[in-house]
This record gives sequence, C-alpha cells and structure tokens, in this order.
Amino acid sequence: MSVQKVRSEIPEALEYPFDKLTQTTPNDLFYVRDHFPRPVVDIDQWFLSFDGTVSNSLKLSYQDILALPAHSVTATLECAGNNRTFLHPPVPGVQWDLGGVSNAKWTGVALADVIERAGLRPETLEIVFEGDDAGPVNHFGQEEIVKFARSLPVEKVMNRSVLLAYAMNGEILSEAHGFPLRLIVPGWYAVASVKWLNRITAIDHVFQGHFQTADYSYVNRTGPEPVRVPITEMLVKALIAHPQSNAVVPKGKLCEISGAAWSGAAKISSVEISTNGGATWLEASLDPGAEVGVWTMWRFSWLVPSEPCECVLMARATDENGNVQPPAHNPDHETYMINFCFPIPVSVE
Ligand SMILES: Nc1nc2c(c(=O)[nH]1)N[C@H]1C(S)=C(S)[C@@H](COP(=O)(O)O)O[C@H]1N2
Ligand SMILES: [Mo]
Repeated sequence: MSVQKVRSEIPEALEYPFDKLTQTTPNDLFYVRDHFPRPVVDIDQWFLSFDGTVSNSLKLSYQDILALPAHSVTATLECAGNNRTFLHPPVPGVQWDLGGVSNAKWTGVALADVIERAGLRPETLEIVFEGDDAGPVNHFGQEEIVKFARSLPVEKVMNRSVLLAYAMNGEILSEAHGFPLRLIVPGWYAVASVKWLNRITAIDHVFQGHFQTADYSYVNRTGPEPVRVPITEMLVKALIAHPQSNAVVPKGKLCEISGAAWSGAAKISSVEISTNGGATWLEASLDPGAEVGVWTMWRFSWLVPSEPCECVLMARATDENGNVQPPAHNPDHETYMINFCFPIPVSVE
C-alpha cells in the first residue's frame, strides 16, 4: 500500500505527504500526475525518434541512449495545479493540497547533446516532445483524441540542464515517472517534463498542442495586449510542512515552523514567517546552497503565545530576482500557478 494520498486512480494522481518533507523525495513518495491511462512500454521494441526540421533524423534505442554521456541534475517538479485546495470557491481539477511537488536527482542525457547530433535547421522555432500516452480531451469545445505533448522554444533546448532522463535518485525510472525516458525541464512547471517520451519533432512554427493552449495556459498581460500563453516557469513559493493545518500547538513553548521554498526564476533569497495571518513578518533561516529550480528547506523558531488562541501561520518567499509571493491569487492564472501566501490555521492550547 502506498502512503501517498490518492487524488485520482485512473489516470493516477498521487500526492506527496508534505509533512514527511526531506531535501530529496524518496522515489516511492514522489507525487504522480498522469492525464491518461499509463502506457505499457516494451523496451525491446522501444526507440526514440527525432525528426522534423533537422539535418539528420535519429532513431535511438534504449542502449543508444544509455551509451551517451550521462549527466545529473537536481530539479524540483511541481504540478502547475499544486495547492488548488487553497482556492475559494473550489475550482475543478485535481484537488492538490500541499504535495503536488517533489524533489529528485535526475540522470540522463543532455538534450543539447542529442540535438547536436540531429542538427537543427535554421528555420526551427520549437521542439515538440511527445509521450507514448494518449486519450480524449475537450480541445476548445471539440472532443479529440490526443497524445500528451509539449514544446520548448529553441532558446531553451540548448540549456544543458534540460535532460532526457532515465534515472531518478540513482534508480531506473519507474513506470509511474515515465519509464524508459522522460524530459526534465528544471525550473518549469512539471507539465513540461514529458514522461514516456518516444518522439521529438523540430518544427518551424509555434506548437498549438492541447496541453499548452486549451489547458496549462494562462493570460499574460505584460505586453501591449493580453495573450494566452503556455505555463512555463515555476513561480516563487514557500510551503509550510510543520505544523500542519489545524494542528494543536502547546502554549508558551518553542515550536519549529519548517518547510521548503523554490522559484524557477532565481535562487531563494529569503523566507519570512507570519504567525498572525500576515500582519507582521520575521525572517526564517534557510539551508545553505540554494539553487534555481530546487527547493531549499527553511525553519523558524516560534515562541508560541502563553495563552490559548487561534493563530494563522503564513510563509512568504522572495527570490534573487526580487519576485515575492503575493497576498492573493492572480485570477489570470485561473486554476494554475497558485502561489499566494497560504493561511495555515493552528490552535494554541
Ligand atoms: N506523457 C506524459 N507526461 C507528463 C504527464 C502526462 O500525463 N503524460 N503529466 C505531466 C504533469 S501535468 C506533471 S505535474 C508531471 C508529473 O510528473 P510525475 O508523475 O513524475 O510527478 O508529468 C508531466 N508529464
Ligand atoms: Mo501537472
């Protein structure tokens, strides 16, 4: 029996029990999010194809991939819908509480190395990554059968931290996490990290696949006109692992408030804690060695009031680019990219 919380059975959505927070998430606790029934892969028949606007089309077997130089990257994967239970009124989608996020060390081949072998022709604009899974979706009001696919712009694919990963925390990738091969895009919401990857296509236009247009997209207003764009970089966020919501905290004692914080844009520079619902804030201490796109653990010693009361705890992270968690959800982000300062009520007794 799994100790993950089951949010959906088929397709599977399993939540990491965030109160068990450790720097590296053990593989059997790592959250799972599938959109379609899981594909069954016969590794002897399996290959990765790479074609489209390339000079040399490639067809690589599992052995071919394992024979390429190996690289490891630590990356926090977060579902763009993580923390949806904090939205009021409730919205549709997997009801993630705290644990639609986990952190692992991924090992595989640098995507850039494979791209170099294929040779992108100059007209290439994006690279499309397709999984082996497919199923029905409602695509702008039309019922369609689609494969799970996402694209990356050509600027992103030469970043050597983007991996075609076959191992997770030193173990062969499990079926749940994309065996035999998955994309890992550090710093981006995990929808970009296509599992059961078996097809890569270079294209000379902007990909309009379901999972970055009708779904997993948001309204961006930074330009002259509002535009619907794919969800990409993880927003800055701190989550409280301890104490848990509605915990009873002994009065007049020290209580350690702890959790993790991350941002896809830059390293975490500070985490602040409020024990009065956001009225005042004090600095938490961060573990050393923060990296972009990797969660950093933090802790704060709270001197609990000596009289019984109800307190609302909040954490607020800031990254080195000056991004700070906002006080409220941005409605343009709809049911995704939920990173406001979540209230964690506790009772002092
Ligand atoms: N092929 C495929 N890749 C996929 C998905 C999927 O359903 N099919 N789900 C995506 C989403 S939305 C998330 S959050 C992550 C989850 O990765 P995990 O199950 O390894 O935690 O995988 C991404 N890659
Ligand atoms: Mo997701």
